[in-house]
Formats: sequence, C-alpha cells, structure tokens
Amino acid sequence: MDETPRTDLAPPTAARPRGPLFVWANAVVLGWLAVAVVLSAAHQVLGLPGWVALHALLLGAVTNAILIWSEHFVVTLCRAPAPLARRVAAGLTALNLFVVTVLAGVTTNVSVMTGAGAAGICVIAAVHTVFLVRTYRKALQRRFGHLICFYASASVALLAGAVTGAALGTGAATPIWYSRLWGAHVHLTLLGWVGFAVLGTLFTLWPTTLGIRIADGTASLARRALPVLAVGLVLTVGGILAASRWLTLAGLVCYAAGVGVAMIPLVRALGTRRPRGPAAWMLAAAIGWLGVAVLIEGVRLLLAGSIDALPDVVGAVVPVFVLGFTVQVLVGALTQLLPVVLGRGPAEHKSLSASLARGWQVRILLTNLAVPLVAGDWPRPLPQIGWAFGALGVGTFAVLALRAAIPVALRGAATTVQAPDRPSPSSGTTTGIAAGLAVVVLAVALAATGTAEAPSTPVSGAAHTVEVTMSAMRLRPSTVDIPPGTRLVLRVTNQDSMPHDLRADSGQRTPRLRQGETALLDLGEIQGDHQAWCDVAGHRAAGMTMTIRTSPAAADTGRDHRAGHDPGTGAGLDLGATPSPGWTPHDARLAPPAGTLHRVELHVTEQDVEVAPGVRERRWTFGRTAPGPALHGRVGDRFEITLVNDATMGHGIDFHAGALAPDQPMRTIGPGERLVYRFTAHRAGAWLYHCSTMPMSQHIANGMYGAVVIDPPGLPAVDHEYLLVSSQLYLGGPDSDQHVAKIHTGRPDGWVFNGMAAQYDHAPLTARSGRRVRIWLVNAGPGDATAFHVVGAQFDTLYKEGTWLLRPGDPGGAQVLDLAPAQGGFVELSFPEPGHYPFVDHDMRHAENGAHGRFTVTEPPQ
Ligand SMILES: [Cu+2]
Repeated sequence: MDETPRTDLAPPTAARPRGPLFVWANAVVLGWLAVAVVLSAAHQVLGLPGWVALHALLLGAVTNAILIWSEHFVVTLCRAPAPLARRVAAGLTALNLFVVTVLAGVTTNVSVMTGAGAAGICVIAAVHTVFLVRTYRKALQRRFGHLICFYASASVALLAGAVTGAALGTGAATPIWYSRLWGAHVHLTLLGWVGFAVLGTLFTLWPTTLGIRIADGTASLARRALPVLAVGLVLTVGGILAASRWLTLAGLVCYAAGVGVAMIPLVRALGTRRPRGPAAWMLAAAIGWLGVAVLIEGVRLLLAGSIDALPDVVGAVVPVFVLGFTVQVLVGALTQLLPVVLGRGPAEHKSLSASLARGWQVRILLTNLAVPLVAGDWPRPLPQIGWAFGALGVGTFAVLALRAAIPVALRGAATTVQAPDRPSPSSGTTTGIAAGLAVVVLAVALAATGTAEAPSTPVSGAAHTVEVTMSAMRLRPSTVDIPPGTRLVLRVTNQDSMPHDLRADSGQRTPRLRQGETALLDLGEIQGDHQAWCDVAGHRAAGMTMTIRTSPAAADTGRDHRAGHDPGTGAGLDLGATPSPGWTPHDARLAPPAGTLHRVELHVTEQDVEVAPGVRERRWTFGRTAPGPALHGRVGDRFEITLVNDATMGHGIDFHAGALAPDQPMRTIGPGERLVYRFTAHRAGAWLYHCSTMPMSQHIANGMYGAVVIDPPGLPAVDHEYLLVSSQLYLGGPDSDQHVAKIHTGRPDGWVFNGMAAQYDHAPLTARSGRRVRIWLVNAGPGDATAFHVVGAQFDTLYKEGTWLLRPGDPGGAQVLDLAPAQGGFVELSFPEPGHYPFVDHDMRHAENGAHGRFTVTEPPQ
C-alpha cells in the first residue's frame, strides 16, 4: 500500500489550501479564541456570565475549526473536488451569525434568539454531514472512509448537543430534566462533537505531526474504535437521561475503551519517532487529558454512589475536558496546520512554524499546570491562578497566530511575521521556562499565604440580611421588599444538587455554589428596584429570578419585617406535573402480620426523595423512605428495633406502640452509633413512631416518621388493606433557618399521604367493587389535624384510637375519620360500583395542596 499522507495533507511547496477564504476562516477561529480568552479573564468586569466565554471557545473557535478542517481533510485526503468558495463562505458566515445569536440570546435572556441560533447550528451540522458524505461518494480516493464516519458521527452528536443546548438555554426544561439535559449536553458536545472529530483527525494528523507515514492497519483500528466510542457515548448520554448511574458508568468505561483503541496506532507511531516540537506535545497531552477526564468522571461517579452527584462530578471534570483536552488540541492542531495555510513556500512555512513555536515549552507548561489547578477542589485563589495560567498559555498563542494570520489575510503575504534578527526560539525558551517557573512559584506562594476574598466573612455594620435559598430551580424568596437606603445582604444557600450562583443587575455576584454551600452577597445601599438571578445558562429563563423592591411602606413594618412575604411557597405545588423518571409510588398496601417477634434494623439516612410530582428533595429518613417502613403485628407481639444512625447528625426514635421509660431507648444517638429498642405491643391501634431528637417538629417535618399497626383481637381479614400516613410538606431542604422558621410558624407548602403530594393521583390505589377495603391512617403531623374522606363512598366501620366508633351492622355510617397529630385508626368500606373515587383530607386547603389521591375500582372477577 502506498500511503503518502504527508504530501497529501501538507504540501509545503504547493499553494495554500484554497486561498484567501481559508486564511480568513482560520483568522475567525483565532479571533474566537482571543475573544474566549478575554471573556474568561474579564467576564466579571463586563458583567457577562462565564458561560459566554466557554461557548465563545467551544461554539466559536472549536466548531469553526472542526467545520473548516474536517472539510479540508476530506477534500484533500480523498482527492475530492473542493466545494465552491462561495458556498463555504456562506456556510461559515451563517455558522458565526448563529453562534453570535445563541450567545446574545442567552446573555440577554431572550429565548427566541437562543432557540433560533441553536436551530441554525442544527441545520449547519446536518448540511455539513450531508456534504461530507456526498464529497466522499464523489471522491477518487476511498481509503479514508473511517474519517468520514468519525466526522459524520461527530455531526450527529453536534445536532443532538444543539437540541439539548436549546432546551437548556430557552428554559424549556423542567427542573428535574434540567440537570439531566445539561449532563447530556456536556457529553454530546465534548465527547461527541469535539471528541469524535479530534480522534478521527488524529489518525492522519498525528503521523503528519511526527513527520512519518501513516502506519498500515491504522484505518482498520480506526474502524474498530468508532463503534466502541459511539456506543460509549450513547450509553453515557442514555444513562444520564434515564438517571441510571450504572448505565452512565458503563458508557464512560466503553468510551474510555474506545479512546484506548484509537490510541493504539498513535502510540505505535511513537515507536517510529519521538515527538518533537509543540504540535506533537500538545496533541499528546490533550489526548492524555481526555482519557484522564473520562476516568476521573467514572471513578467519582462510582464513589459518589448516586446519579444525583452527576452535576457535581461533571462540573468538576468540565475544566479538564475544556482546557486540558479541547483547548490544547485546538492550539496543537493550529500550530501544525497554520503554517500550511499561511505559508507560500518552504521558507515561509518554516519561518511561520518557528514564529508560532515561540516559547512553546512555557505555554505547554502553563496550560498543563492550569488544568489540575482549575479542576481540583482547591482553596480559593488557586483555581483563579489556574485560569490565569490557562489564559496566558492560550492567549499568547492566539496573539502569535493572529500576528501571523492577519497580514496574510489582509495583504496575501506573511511579511511581518518573521523577525530574523531576533534570538532564535530555542535560545529564548530557556529564559522563558525559567520565567514561567518563577511565575508559578510566586503564584503558589501567594496562594499559600491566603489573601483570598472570603465570601463567608461576616458583614460588618448595620445591614439587613435576607436568607435566600436555591432549590428546584427557584430562588426563595422571589421578592424582597425593603425601605430605600437599606444596606442589603443576601445569605445565599444552594440546596439543589446542581451548581447555582446569584448575580445582581448591579454587577455583584456570588461564586458558583455547590450543593450545601452558602455565600454572602453584599449589595450595598439599595435605592431603586433591582433584579437578581442565577447566572448559570438557562436558569434565569427557567425562573431562577428575584426582584428587590424599595418602598417606603416597607419601613412602616419595621426593618425586621422579613423580606419575602411567603418564603418558600414559591409558585405552589404543581400536582399535575409528571413525577421524575424512574419514580415509584410509596407502596400503600399493608402486608399481613408475620410472626410474633418483629426484629427490624432501621437505618437513619439522608435521602433525596420525591416529595411532590417532579420535585425531589433531601429528607432525613428511617430506612431510606419517608414514611419509614410500616410495622404490622398483633397484641402481645414483641418488637426489637435496632436503630442505626448512618446520617450526619444526632437522631433518636420513639415508638408510641410500646410503653416504657423513655430515658434509654429514646435517647439521641450520634452518627455511626446504634441502639436496640425493645417493646411489647400490649394494646391495639395505629401508632406513630418518629424521631425523638429536638426540635422534633423539624425532624418529623423532614421525614422521620412511620407507623406501627397492631390489629385489634379478632380483626377479620379483608380483600384490600392499605396504610396511609398523613403529614405536612415543608419544601426548601432540611436545615436552613428559613425552613425551620416555616415549620415553627406552621406554614407548610403542602399536605401529603405517604410522603409525597398527589402521589396516588399518579398511581391510584386499586380495589374491586363490592369487596371490603380497610384503610389504616396515622397522622404524623408535625402540626395539623386531618379529616380523611373518600368521595362517593361511606364508611361502615370506623376505628379510632383503640376503639370502634362504628361497626358493620350499625344503622349509621361515617364520612370522615378525623385525627389530631399522632392519632391513628382505620375505616372500612366497600365501593358500590366500578369507577374512580378520589380520597382527600377534607380540610380542603390540605386536599388542594397535595393531600389527595384516587381509588380505581374495577369489577370483581366473575
Ligand atoms: Cu432526627
């Protein structure tokens, strides 16, 4: 086989590839790179979100580069006819207009613009794929089919990435779907669009960079790598969308294996010749970081133990993907390719290469030092220093390359590039390395002395502080009223599993906060009205906004009048919303009692559970669910409960079904401790159990309750037996002051049966008409009474707090079982005919805010 790719790809003596258009296109790439560097350094001063810098890089520089160069490689390697310059120019102009539209749309929060720009990018991706495939079909040379497959797969990933990006940017995604779409978007664009395009190109570019021939067998290895990579990406994205950790992990492992296969020819090439010069080293380092990033993500996801950790994990590896892999690949490839584009002969080619290589060791050092600094969980100045290093490394290249490219673009000659009287690059780099190292040491020393701004430093002087929480894609309170001239400080806590920040229109902002982190935002003296919002892309459009209003009226109620009249209630519960994918209802069926000794190990854990349709929040639980497991026995049964505290704070337990001195068994145990709680059920009834640690209102409201059912002697069996535990629902995460304040003042966000609002509307209980149904009820509180009623049916049996108030055969009937907090009982009924029978807490405020469900009653089998 005669493979002479070097001359195919980079004919140093031939004319520049496709003339001035190609030069201009590469100048645009460099322009975006420079814009990205400037924005990443100055976005705070300019009042722009950090998102814009990232997308100036990825959508601007990287996407332009991939489109230009993939077309060039396919045309050159396959000896296909070049497309009309006019068409290429139109396509690239359109792409850049769409990119600007997306950036402007998200920055100004105009979702129509974001959507239109993303749709345009979808069209470009589709047209590009069709063009590449058609070009290949018309080609004289068919040996590079694998390249077409890589590029086409990359384009499909860009298409999917643009669709998910649009859903995020326009705020079309619901809170539950937001973090999944975000994860999918990140992987589709970085692993798919950039990853496929880069790996496909490297099969040719890497040997060219080393100055050797493409080895035999490269194409077949490439053909083997792509399916593995593609399956890896599909599994990863599918796993993220389905909230399946194992699927995501399998996908990442598969993708890493694909990178491994793709690396085989690249590593083999190293046996022929060692890398020399900037391009080879940068490409090698970039691929290394791609592997490392996938590995870190997989391991962190494995250790985290829950898919809920994904946003955090991805947030941590994105800098590695972006700076270590994408930016470095771009700079490395341009270092190799730009002289080919700009130079008009061997001499110009050589001098351009030398000028682009200026100080490359220092630049590589800075960039690769920057990666761990920006990606690690370091104290505050270190990541900033890392970003500065990255900006310096990339920015100096952008400047060198623009200085070379612009004269060529303007005058068609590389006249001002070379300065032969300057010291040669190799002698300059030694000084450069020394200077670079000095900067590093100085920076680390500065960081170690800790002159960082501390966002949690208490604010001095008289200020009005408002607690702001971020959860379920809302800022609470959403409105703050203060008298004019008040110095306002927001204490912002993120309770969501995904990162948020808060930015005011006056320019102040918090750092990006991960789950559980708090920051103070001192807005100074407030005179007029202001807006604040989460600056993460799409979150503002999705509703994470806050209004700060000044009115003299707010002064009348005193400065202590808490801003935000309805902290936490937000927009109310959306009972008709779709529950999260993978949601299963709490099983309301009560299993018959088994045995006379009930031995249970009850672990206290902190869980994210579904508390309303599509709303997941952290809860403190007995046995991973709220309510905890139901215990069912008969009078005289023994219960032996081992309580294990796997949580992070002290908890205890109190079983109303037993009578004993509370001193020992009801004591609070610390994290990691356990206690055994033994009692005998001497009396029948539906009994509450709950956490016995103060403040109990908080522990119960956060999910620490359950029921023990002790059947009265001689209780007949029935056809259907259910247990419902009613409680109030307090949103906003377990332990913020605001949450506790809401509990203390008794202003719940909703009322629920078995821990979740309206869950049995979404998964109705079932019964057969004419058959006996028994429904046990326990009111867990913490504060409100409940009035259980079934619409369209009457109770013929009513048992409350240890006694029958109504029995079958009595002339009367009952409509409601009323229970004060901690009371319990049961009702029995038979449904007169098939149909749908709602059941409610007949305090209608409770029913309309979540204490609502449904029976689906069908004919009994004949
Ligand atoms: Cu507790």
